[in-house]
Amino acid sequence: MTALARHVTTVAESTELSGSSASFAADVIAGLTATPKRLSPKYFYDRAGSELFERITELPEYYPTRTETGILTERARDIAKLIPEGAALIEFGSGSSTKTRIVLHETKSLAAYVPVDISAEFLSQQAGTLRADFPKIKMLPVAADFSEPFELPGAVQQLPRAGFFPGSTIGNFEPHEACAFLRHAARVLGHGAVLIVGVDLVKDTGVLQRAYNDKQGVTAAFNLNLLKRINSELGAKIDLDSFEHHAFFNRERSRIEMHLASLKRQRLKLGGECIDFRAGETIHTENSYKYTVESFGALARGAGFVQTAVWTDARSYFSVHVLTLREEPAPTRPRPDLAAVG
Ligand code: SAH
Ligand code: AVI
Repeated sequence: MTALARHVTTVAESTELSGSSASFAADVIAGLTATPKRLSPKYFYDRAGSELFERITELPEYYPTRTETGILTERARDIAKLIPEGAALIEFGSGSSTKTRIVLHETKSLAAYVPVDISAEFLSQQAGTLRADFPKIKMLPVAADFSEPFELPGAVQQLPRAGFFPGSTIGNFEPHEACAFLRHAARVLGHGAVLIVGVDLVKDTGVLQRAYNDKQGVTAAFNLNLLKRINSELGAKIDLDSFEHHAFFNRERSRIEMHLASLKRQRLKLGGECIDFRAGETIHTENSYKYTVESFGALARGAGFVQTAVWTDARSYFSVHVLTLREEPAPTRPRPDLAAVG
């Protein structure tokens, strides 16, 4: 998930990410003229993309949502105890906030919930439903790219904060980007804050590959929606039938890769650029890294966090990590015998 957009937008209540179509156009052209061709998975999520993702979560093959929901339901009380009284819960990539509801029901004294998501229209709609269902909690949605600096609403600046990052969305970053994201989240949450992160685990290749190649073709439609979006927002005329969804587990990199493969040699015209495809050439649209409990722990430690608890399901398919920020080591006094001379 390379952060290519350079603009910073914080929108507490509106449904627009200003400047987003200009950066979408620039990122699409940069990605399709690069070798190999690539697009950031953050662009999957327009309204239609968010709705397709919701359908993915219900597929029999897509185990992550069901498994993580099971873990969160079992651990809801433990999670509630980790969140300080009167705190704001900040969620990165909130989607439908379905899993968050488990936490909101259990956390009686929460002052505010801040869902942060790039899918502005879907976010605004979900916030409306949450307001009706949890009238005592301030709902303060922020439409923003969470991989870029963004501002929290003024109402939560003085509150203690806790972070929630479920769904294994962290797996859509390159590991070094995931580490940078965790450091960024630490700054957003503030000193001593807890961050709860859902992480998908390495498992049987067949189980992994079926989860991204469902029989109903919903994941294929989710992937192809990216081209639909390029057509409708950037005025391209891509023939969707000339591309095919490909997803496979790259064992060496421990990641599912999703691609859109061109079924023929073809030329696309976009923003004055001609983009040529060989037959079989692909656009790399997503990585979904699969970790072990230990490898994710090492990544979190590298970002300055301590893994204070890890919960998994009986099959060890998915993990939920409780991370807290490690105290900064006290600055060491220079030893006179090692003082530089001259
Ligand atoms: N947390 C939910 C949804 C996960 S799907 C769950 O666990 O089911 C990933 C979510 O992250 C989507 O809602 C998508 O719109 C959002 N998202 C992806 N990339 C993003 C980015 N760069 N900035 C903000 N939100 C992003
Ligand atoms: C949001 N993210 C964690 C999902 C995943 O599994 O990597 C997105 C997704 N892509 C295909 N199916 C689901």
